[in-house]
Amino acid sequence: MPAEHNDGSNLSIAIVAARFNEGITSRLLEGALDAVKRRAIRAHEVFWVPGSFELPVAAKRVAESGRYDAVVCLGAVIHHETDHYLHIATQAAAGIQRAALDSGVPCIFGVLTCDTEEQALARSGGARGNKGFEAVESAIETANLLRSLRSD
Ligand code: INI
Repeated sequence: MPAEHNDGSNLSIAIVAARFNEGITSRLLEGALDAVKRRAIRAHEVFWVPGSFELPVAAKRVAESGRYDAVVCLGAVIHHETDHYLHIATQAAAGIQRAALDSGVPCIFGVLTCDTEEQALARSGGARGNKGFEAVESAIETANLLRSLRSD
């Protein structure tokens, strides 16, 4: 019988978190770990990278290890004076999607892309919820779907 879409009890997930803007990404990680606990994820492991730009290459390697049903990528890209942030956000999004499509393992985009730190705080355990928690829920639902569609 297929698992309930939010049941993590038969899943193993990796979380790859970016250290840049760690004040925010540690809150995303807290949210993610809360979801791991509440959804009874069977096993999880946390990996760190320097910034969101490095999330795709780490996600791809972790996904291709064959050890995880999904990879949750956490980062916070915040607009500063130049358009530097835009390159990082765009490449992180495209690279994480590519890691998922190349590996066949769901790689979830738990990266905040905000104009201000206030917006990021609101979305990492503030008034707008926690993107880290939501990212783990997306990982569970997608991993369970892919498992139910497996032909072997
Ligand atoms: N990395 C982030 O995760 N968020 C940012 O807002 C950010 N900005 O704005 O510079 C950022 N930069 C670092 C980047 O991800 C790489 O670690 C760095 O460029 C080395 O490749």
